Amino acid sequence: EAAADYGEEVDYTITGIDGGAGVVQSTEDAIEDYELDEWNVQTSSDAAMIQELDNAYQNEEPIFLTGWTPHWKFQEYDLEILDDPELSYGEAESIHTIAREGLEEDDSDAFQIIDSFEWEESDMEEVMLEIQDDVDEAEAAQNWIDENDDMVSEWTDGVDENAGEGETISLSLVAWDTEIASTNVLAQVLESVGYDVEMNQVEANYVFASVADGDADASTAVWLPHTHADYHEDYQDEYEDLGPNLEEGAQLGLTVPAYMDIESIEDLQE
Ligand code: PBE
Repeated sequence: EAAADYGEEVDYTITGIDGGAGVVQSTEDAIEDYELDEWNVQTSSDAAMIQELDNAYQNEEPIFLTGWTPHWKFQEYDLEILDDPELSYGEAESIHTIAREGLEEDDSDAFQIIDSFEWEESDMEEVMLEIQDDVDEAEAAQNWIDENDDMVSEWTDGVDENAGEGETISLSLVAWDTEIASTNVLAQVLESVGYDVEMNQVEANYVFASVADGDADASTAVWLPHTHADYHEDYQDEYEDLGPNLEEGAQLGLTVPAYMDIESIEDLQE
């Protein structure tokens, strides 16, 4: 089957997530960059996209996804990220933590933990997979913490076990599986030293706006340099960029099941 036939089979539709996601914006850019005039992105949510993937996969039908790594879908399904010679999806990304201005002065212990939080792709995948296997989010985070004592005790080094004294720390996130995993781990660590943690699931724009306004204390959900470049440019003067919590392994791309006979976004040009 010719790659170009896939267009008709999927109604020239790419199955996307929420409209605020960088990967949806990048997909719209790809449609322009590769002149795929007939194509469009259908927005929904991470969970809904996965449901559509599962349906297509069971029947070996073609499907195009707004994909990214790390994500457990690459463990559960045999998927490929298509080549992107125009770099519509950018290159390698890092995931950064941001904190509101003044957090360091107001609460140096919470700040230390939030600033120190950093892990690797395989760690994030482990937590995501467990959540996907129906383990409660907080429990999956705690299981990872229990197995990674050494790493976690570096983040809390010198912090008293009751440091939080019941103070509330609020973390903003979008309901993307990657960010559900990282936010829950950070929340469990903060709670282990006496903080109350509020996790607020919001729209992408508000992750940035809430930390910029000081409505939230921090977020672990900032993908740079490409994915969230626009949001970051708008708000970066109003929050602190604490650098990567995941340095390597993050990448966006147009994603398909490996049973499809296609390698590059260019193959969609008719
Ligand atoms: N994601 C997950 C987000 C960043 C984290 C890749 C879906 C996005 O595209 O904005």
